[in-house]
Amino acid sequence: MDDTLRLSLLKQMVYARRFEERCYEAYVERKIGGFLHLYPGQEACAVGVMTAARPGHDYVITGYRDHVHAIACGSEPKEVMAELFGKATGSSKGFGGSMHIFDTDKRFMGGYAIVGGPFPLAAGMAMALKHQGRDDTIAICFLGDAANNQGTFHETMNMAAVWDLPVLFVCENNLYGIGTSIERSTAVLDQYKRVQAYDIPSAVCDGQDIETVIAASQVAVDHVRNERKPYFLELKTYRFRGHSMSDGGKYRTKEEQAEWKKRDPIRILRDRLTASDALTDQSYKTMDREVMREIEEVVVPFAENSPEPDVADVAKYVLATGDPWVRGGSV
Ligand SMILES: Cc1ncc(C[n+]2csc(CCOP(=O)(O)OP(=O)(O)O)c2C)c(N)n1
Ligand SMILES: [Mg+2]
Repeated sequence: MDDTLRLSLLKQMVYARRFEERCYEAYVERKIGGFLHLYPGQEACAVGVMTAARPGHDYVITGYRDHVHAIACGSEPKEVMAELFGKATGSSKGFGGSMHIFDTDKRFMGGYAIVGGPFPLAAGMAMALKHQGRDDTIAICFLGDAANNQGTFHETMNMAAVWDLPVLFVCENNLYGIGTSIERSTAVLDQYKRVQAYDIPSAVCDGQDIETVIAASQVAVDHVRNERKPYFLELKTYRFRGHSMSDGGKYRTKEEQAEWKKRDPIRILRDRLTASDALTDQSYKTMDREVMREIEEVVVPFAENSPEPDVADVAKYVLATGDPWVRGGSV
């Protein structure tokens, strides 16, 4: 990988980190309401996979920890921030909030609050691609480790294998589902092994080193795109903050957190660039300052100064099909 690409990846991860940190502040200032799940520590996962995939072309779906995935698909950060602020200019017109970022133009098919819910939806997207003969396009489903204990995981893996669906499942294994460690909840700790039961090829890699993530993702993406079959990629990672803003953080030891902080994806890439003389402390600071300036001068003011959604539109984007009582007729 050349240093120009490495520098660009570093900047994308710094942007993701600063964006999320600013969300934290805005939540404390009560500018953002509802639930808020932040991504620091896991940046190499979304940025790395989407570097190997085709952002804006491949269909992507994920859970509630979704801001950085949307941005990695090409969503405008200011529209993501406006959504978090509940404003009409937000990516879901202010009606979705943090867990429901959605951007069809960029083929980002949403954040979802229901753990495991996106598995069958991703399979459905892949099924549509198959039926439409769109053989250059794939579906990508990012979810956490705990989601794999939902029934939807097993049902979806089975059907994805039976029907040869072009879908890549990316498991961001951060070792916890809220405050429950994977050891307490899950019989098989290596998530990539679980899909062997369905004859789905899989791999695991270090989710903190973005170059490793990109290499593993390229194999995964190429397999799904060319073979038109599912693939499962496990990324071993860690979230540096609590599960959500209401997390007391009592379930992880300081030692464990300190160990993982040494494996900060930004630090790993930054050190590599410094070692190859492509970055100095000064040029890193300049990059960081540029990122912060854009967030403070463009992203946050856009969200702050945008109008609230019109209450009259509250049901405008709700799709209610098939319910005869709602629609006053039969289906
Ligand atoms: C069906 C369902 N059950 C329970 C919850 C509550 N819940 C929200 S997040 C979460 C943990 C999910 O952990 P994981 O899949 O590992 O993702 P992470 O938060 O670690 O990114 C749970 C149990 C939910 N939202 N939906
Ligand atoms: Mg998890």
